Amino acid sequence: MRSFFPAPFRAASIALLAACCAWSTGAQAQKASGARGVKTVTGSTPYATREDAMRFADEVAERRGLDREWVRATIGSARFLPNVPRLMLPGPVGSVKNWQVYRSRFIDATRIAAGVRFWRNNADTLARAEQVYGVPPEIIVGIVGVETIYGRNMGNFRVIDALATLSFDFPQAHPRAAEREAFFRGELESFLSTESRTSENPLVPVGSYAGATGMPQFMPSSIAKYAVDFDGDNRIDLVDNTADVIGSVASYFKAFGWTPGMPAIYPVHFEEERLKKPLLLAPDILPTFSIDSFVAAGAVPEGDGLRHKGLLALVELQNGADAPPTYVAGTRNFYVITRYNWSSYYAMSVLDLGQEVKAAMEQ
Ligand SMILES: [Ca+2]
Repeated sequence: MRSFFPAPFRAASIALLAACCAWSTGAQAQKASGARGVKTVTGSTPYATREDAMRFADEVAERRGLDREWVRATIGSARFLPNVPRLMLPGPVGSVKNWQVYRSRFIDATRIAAGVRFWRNNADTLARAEQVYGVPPEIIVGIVGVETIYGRNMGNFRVIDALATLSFDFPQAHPRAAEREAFFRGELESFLSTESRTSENPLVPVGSYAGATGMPQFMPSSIAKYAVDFDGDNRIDLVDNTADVIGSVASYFKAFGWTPGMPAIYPVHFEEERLKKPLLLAPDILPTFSIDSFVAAGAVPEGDGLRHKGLLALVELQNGADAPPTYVAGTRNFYVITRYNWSSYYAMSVLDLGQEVKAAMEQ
């Protein structure tokens, strides 16, 4: 959630990393030594003696009104994950993305069948979420499917280990290291604040190597801001409770400006003689063009797109070095999907999976 990173950052692709990451398992075994107990774990736990980490612990305790020794003990118990920092580094410059390859990783018969089961098992809750938040079932089904295959693949990294590693050992070679490090420190702070209030053992939660958890892979700050108790049992559970998962995803989309009833994309074709592709691509996925200015620049939406009232973006999806890119006209709702994960390839996968599941439901 609000992750700054393309989808491979998330648990959705954790299987791809498993071969290289023997340190990814066995994290759940830590048990509380008391209601708020923090048990020291074996392995490399450098942060108890790291001056920067303990200073951060003291600052968090002060800002959030938490028990200082509990915060220190929790951060001090975090393990350094030696392979995680390099996963944050950007890919090679000039590498060409491939939408068809990307799509094939997230949309296949197994995931579509799991989506049909998820939709059927939760049809009433999905309908209620649409009533309350205006977000249709196929979007929520698409998100939860792309993120974790409906809870099958939620990640095995201890959240405390992932967030401490990225807070205190973020790779300085990253072009925006300071910004990213600040982001993860904020997530660590949010995580500690939530854990302290819910009285759960902060060493237990597991998730992606960036600290995203549960079926919808929410980051800690997103749990704090957008997660909802959608079944009314007075707790929020994004790991096992599909009602809370569905309500929380819908709540997130509403908060980021989802417009009920607005398509996320329209097919588009070009009128080459007046096509101004650089102009159309300059704002990237930010909807910038009225329908008149879009058409004037040579991009013509199809279907209902010509009657679209809001702004549009020309979305380009590369298909490797040898095939032409795919283009669609993206609306404000397409942009909202990218607020969940900042990638147009991700957003297209969510849309396509949702549509595939919807089509399979109607067969
Ligand atoms: Ca609940």
